[in-house]
Amino acid sequence: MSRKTILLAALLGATLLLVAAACGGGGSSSSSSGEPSTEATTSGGGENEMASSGVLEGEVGPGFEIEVKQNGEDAEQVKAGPYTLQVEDKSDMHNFHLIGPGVDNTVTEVSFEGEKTVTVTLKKGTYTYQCDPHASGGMKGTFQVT
Ligand SMILES: [Cu+2]
Repeated sequence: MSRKTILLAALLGATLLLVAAACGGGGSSSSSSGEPSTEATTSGGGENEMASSGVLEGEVGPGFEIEVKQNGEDAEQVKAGPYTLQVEDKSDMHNFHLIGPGVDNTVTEVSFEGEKTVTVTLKKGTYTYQCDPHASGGMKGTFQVT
């Protein structure tokens, strides 16, 4: 009888230790997840909103590459009007910044990685897309809006 008590006490002690270890172990894992999800997407999200006349796809990273495509091809000339710009940011070293007539939109921040969709209204002129930290090193491009 006294043996059983000792055994139980030992088991209880082991369990407490395990619980304590489990609680103490994972305490420092939540430091990097503090990024609030800033909503830059379009409002409401109807499939058939009349505002957007076209889609442009931006891509930056994972290397020192940045590009804008329309219908799967390098966008060099696009027609003026409202566009849905879908940016895929594949690196936390780069950002995607679109600059041109009426537009100065930092679509993704440098630390951001993932996809963001914004609506832009393009007017006639030249638009530049760039990664701000590396634009001077050539990480940029342009397209014409006609
Ligand atoms: Cu960059």
